Amino acid sequence: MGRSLGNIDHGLNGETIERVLSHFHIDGPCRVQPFGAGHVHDTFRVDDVRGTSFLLQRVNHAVFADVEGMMRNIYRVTQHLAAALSDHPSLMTFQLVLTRQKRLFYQDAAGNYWRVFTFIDGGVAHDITPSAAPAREAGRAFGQFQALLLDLPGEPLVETIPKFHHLANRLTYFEQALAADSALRASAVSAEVAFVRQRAPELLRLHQLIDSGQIPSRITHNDTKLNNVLLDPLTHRARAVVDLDTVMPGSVLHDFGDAIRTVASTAAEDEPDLSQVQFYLPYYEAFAEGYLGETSAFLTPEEVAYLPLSARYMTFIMGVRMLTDYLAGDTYYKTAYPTHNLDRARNQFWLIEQMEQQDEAMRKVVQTLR
Ligand code: GN1
Ligand code: MG
Repeated sequence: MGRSLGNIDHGLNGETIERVLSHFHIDGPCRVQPFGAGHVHDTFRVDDVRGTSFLLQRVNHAVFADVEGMMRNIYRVTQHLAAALSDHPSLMTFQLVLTRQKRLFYQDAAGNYWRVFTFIDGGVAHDITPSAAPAREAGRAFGQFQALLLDLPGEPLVETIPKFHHLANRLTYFEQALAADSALRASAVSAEVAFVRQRAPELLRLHQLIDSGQIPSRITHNDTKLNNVLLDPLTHRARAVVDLDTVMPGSVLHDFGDAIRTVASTAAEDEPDLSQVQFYLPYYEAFAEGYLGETSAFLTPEEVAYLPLSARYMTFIMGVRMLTDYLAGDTYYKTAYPTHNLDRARNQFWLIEQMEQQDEAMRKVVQTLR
């Protein structure tokens, strides 16, 4: 087989991948290349003899302990979306490619889980917002995603990662990692620790509203980074929402806030030069406009009222997680250099300070659009 495997690490080689692919409905020989910018799984683009492309992933089952539950969620959601989008030719969803035994994933002898998706060609994933139109389209895409899943039939989705966006829990892990100081890094982050402790009380109040059910639980995406929407490179129209690993019950505030932290930032989440990192209100406004256009018919007044604060809330959760991982010695996110997680956390906290300064303007935007 002619393969170009690039810098595949973690003991993966062409032979392993060839064996894995033989369990799926894909005809070799295939071309396989590392793909994407995910922090958690190992991802490859596979092109078969006919030129059909697929996405192959080795799932990180340390992060996703219930792989069966996650895969059932993804299967149900993609089937539902595919039916709902069948009369929207420009919008699509990826679908699962089943194994030859009609299973949703393949487990190899070493216990690794592998899965294959159809590949959505011709869409671009932006890490940084290039202009207002993609920001508006991302809002529309994630809003529509939530709207289309309001009537998903059947039992509730599995909570793939329990307490994923649960701030109280994230703060407990943070304090534990700080106290353990297993990587001997705590003394270098006292300013960041003070930031976390100072901001926590206000944001925990929003956490209480979500946790108590005063803000309703719906089906949400839970990883609404800008690069999880594929856009048409010419028209900027949204083509598909991708990365459904964490689709599960959650608050719409998780999705709105997590999107804003990337959509309205002028730099990548790991940009170490903070002079490049600005919270840019026009992109926030464009996203909110696209989002509310799809969701204002079903959102409660309380959900709408907390949209502006949700941006700070989710940016805080991400910063706390990144700082926790730095303190624990980089065991969760993939890192490229020793202070990578610290740079990520500092970037998120800097963004929060700017959102605080623009809080009034952020509220006005939503009041005008609602
Ligand atoms: C992780 O692997 P990726 O890039 O899809 C993380 C998200 C974070 C994100 C930060 C399961 O997502 O919660 O926002 O990194 N996913 C998980 O870039 O932890
Ligand atoms: Mg993800």
